[in-house]
Amino acid sequence: MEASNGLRDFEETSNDDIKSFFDSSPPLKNAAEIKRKTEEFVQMNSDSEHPRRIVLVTSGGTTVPLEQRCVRYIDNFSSGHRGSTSAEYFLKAGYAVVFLYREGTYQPFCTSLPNNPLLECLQVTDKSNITARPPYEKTVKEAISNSHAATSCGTLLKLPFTTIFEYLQNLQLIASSMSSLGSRALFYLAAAVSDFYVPWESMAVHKIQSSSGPLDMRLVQVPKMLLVLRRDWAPKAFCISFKLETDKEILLKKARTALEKYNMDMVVANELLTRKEEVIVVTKGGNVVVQRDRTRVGADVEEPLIELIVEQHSAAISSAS
Ligand code: 9Z3
Repeated sequence: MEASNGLRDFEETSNDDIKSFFDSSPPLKNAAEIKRKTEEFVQMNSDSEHPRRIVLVTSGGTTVPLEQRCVRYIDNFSSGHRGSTSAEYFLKAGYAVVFLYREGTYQPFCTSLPNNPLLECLQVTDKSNITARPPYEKTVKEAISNSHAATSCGTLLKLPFTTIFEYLQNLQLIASSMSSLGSRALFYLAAAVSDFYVPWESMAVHKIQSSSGPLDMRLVQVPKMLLVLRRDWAPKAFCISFKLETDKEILLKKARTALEKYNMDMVVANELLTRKEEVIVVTKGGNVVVQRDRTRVGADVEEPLIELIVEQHSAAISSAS
């Protein structure tokens, strides 16, 4: 959700706006548990002689509830494909990954499974055993073993969100748990975050009644959390945000403005229709076009993208030390 002319995008967000957003949000149900899990995860991946770099990958879209006892909500198209595929490449590159994902969207190592994997990929044999059915044997085996390996060896922590309130509270909690990591931390913010929302206190409590006539509702701007993320929560981390547009003409201009305004290390600019083919990485040193290798079947744009990011993150760590 974004203003069509994009002008309000870069309006100032004050500390009061941020405070009032968090103060008025319905509290996260399991905040203490999320904090404990993230701190343990950070600790575990920092203990050894060669501590791992840790990346927070956000993935999928946030919802905007219209009622407190929510029956209806505004949603976002994001499938979570970018985030989950990227998480896989970060794991392969040796990073520990906190995967903050929208409930029900793609998961790392499962992007090539069909929609209903349980029913489509499995079968019950004559002896009542459950096995993978052709042609999914290899895909299922890899999905299960890679995913279990990453979670059981403690390099993948998955945390779900649904609403804009849950997403931003999780982001703050996770960022504060990662604050001790300095330049070893990477933020890769691929989630599609609502620009507008209905503040909790002005939201209808019960289901909005159609008998009341046409719906007249005021959405207000979500405070720009990238500002506080960079300034207060993660000043030394390597921060990458995404810019999505449907109008190619304004994409790069807005990505560069975001880079400067929020002091990001990179902004990954993508256009809705070509997002799986190409992205443009906007940095202070210039723009880099990253494309998937079209000569290789199944090649994705995330592979060269994460390669470039790991390289730049390494350079940033070296110059910080
Ligand atoms: C992206 O631009 C992601 O690349 C996509 C990935 C959401 C397009 P899919 O999940 O798609 O693979 O289907 N994410 C960020 C989008 C966003 O909300 N950006 C905000 C903006 O453009 C800044 S936080 O203003």
